[in-house]
Amino acid sequence: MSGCCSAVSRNKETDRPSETAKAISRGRAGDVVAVKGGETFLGTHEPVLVVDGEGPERKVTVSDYFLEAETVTVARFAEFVVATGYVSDAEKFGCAAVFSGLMEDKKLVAENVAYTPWWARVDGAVWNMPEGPGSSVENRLDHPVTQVSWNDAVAFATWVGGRLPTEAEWEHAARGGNRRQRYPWGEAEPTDDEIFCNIWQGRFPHQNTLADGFFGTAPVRSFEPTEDGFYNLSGNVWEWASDPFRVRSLSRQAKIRNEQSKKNAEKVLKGGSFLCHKSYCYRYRIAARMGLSPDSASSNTGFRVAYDTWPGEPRDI
Ligand SMILES: [Cu+2]
Repeated sequence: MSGCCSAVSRNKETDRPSETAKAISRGRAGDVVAVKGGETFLGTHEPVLVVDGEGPERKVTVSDYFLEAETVTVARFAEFVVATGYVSDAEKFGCAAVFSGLMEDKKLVAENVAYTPWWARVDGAVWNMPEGPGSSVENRLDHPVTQVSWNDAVAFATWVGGRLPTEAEWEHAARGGNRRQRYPWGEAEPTDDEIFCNIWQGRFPHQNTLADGFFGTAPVRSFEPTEDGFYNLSGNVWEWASDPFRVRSLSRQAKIRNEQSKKNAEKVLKGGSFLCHKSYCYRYRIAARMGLSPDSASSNTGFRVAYDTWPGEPRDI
């Protein structure tokens, strides 16, 4: 498997207590889109990255659900932390993965992650200092929160009365139903002239031409939303889904990947990130996916919240 635009799973034993956010108060839901369920599918018959388990296409049925229009912002995660005193996994570990291109102070690089030298394990990288001590989210309050693990995402979602979407729900929303399209906007491949999402432009990982205007994350409402009103399902940050990461394939490599995932209790991530590029990590397609252990955090990973029932009046969608 070629390297991915994601840091590797932590794969590290810890004695973290199973702690969830205390229900001191209930957070407010974000703007949601009502999604009609029904018979749909996930995956593709034309997988690009077989070992990732993009195929085969599977028929599934989803119930009606509600999904937030955008990923959870830094500002909302800050409210959560203030209200509940929640301590994130990255804070407990004392480190997280940072894309080294985002770091100003290269001395902070504690250790490069094997095989993916553009990732650095950075001491003190947490949701409000995503690139480590000295970095800040002051000017990124409307950007997606990053450096959040699956556990952190579940804790936040629970606090607002929601949950993480399943992979099928995420794909169903991204396809605008059961359309067999490659991207949330249709079939068009993004180019430097036609930009639909926040991915890498130029040659990865050394040159980013910034044609989309962003080197790292972009505000959650950047770019045109889908017809249904979803922002940035592709690109910007990877989004945690609720499902365990499984690879259904008879290829030897895929079986090895599946066993590794089981061992790490990996969870699915969808959508790709600002680091994806067609030449290198072609994972901003709807069917693309990735698995990471539930305590992994990195500077290109966030989430959005789903609900079974209408979580209240929408604000201004
Ligand atoms: Cu990628």
